[in-house]
Amino acid sequence: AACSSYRLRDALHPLWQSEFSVSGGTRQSPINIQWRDSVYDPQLKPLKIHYDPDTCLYIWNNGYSFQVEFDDSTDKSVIMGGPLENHYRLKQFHFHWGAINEWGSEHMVDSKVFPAELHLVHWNPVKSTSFEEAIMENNGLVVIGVFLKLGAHHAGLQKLVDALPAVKHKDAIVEFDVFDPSCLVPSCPDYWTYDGSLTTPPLTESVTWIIKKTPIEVDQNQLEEFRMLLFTSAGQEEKRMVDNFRPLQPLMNRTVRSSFR
Ligand code: SG7
Ligand code: ZN
Repeated sequence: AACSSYRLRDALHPLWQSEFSVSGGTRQSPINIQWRDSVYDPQLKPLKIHYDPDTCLYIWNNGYSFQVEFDDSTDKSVIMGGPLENHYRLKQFHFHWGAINEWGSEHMVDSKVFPAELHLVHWNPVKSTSFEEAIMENNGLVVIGVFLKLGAHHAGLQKLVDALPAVKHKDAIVEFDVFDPSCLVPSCPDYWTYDGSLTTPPLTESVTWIIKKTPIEVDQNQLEEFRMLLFTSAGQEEKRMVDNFRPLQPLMNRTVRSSFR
């Protein structure tokens, strides 16, 4: 099953057809997390999330995903603890999803794929003076990954979903004030962490990944609203924004650590 779903994803993914000429790295993302191969690390602390809803600025369709951007000029929205040596500032969050519920997430757990995955992207203001600089730094970025599974309606997500028609086309951008994305992070503290990369160009190997064990539940209508977005600009032939995930990358010589037994 693991093998066939991998090939299915590769074959289906239009954005990554030239993928294999790109990298050659040793710590690329996403990966399949094998639960039994992950190593419990009692040193890992609970992850602390402090987001200020007032730092939320706008939502835009960047032609790959929809993304919610934050004011990162101060330490108002930060994470700390977990595997981290210092605090990291929230820059943006975005999602990856499939055309249907059978796939869509970038990471997998024991070869299980979810219909979507949330990425909250943070940068290290101690090492770098800007997000752009942090992209090129070792340990410059931390991305929290949260799986979305089909289930109950998610009230917090609905505020976002209601804004999506306004950013249907590529490059559309609208104000989006006062939103606390911690409502999208499950309360269960358990996570896996590993050293990886961005999953889109420039694919830099600057990311500490923190993947939450517990998914959040969203309903079918909410996923359908994601799938109404377009890769294309106004006036172009419409192409639905779906399957915007990168295929799995080899684990190579890496250990995935878990915060839980
Ligand atoms: C999406 O994923 C965008 C990118 C992001 C990339 O393409 O959200 O953000 C932009 C264009 O500002 O790239 C540097 C960066 O955050 C990769 O992010 S991910 O590895 O978390 N999937
Ligand atoms: Zn992402």
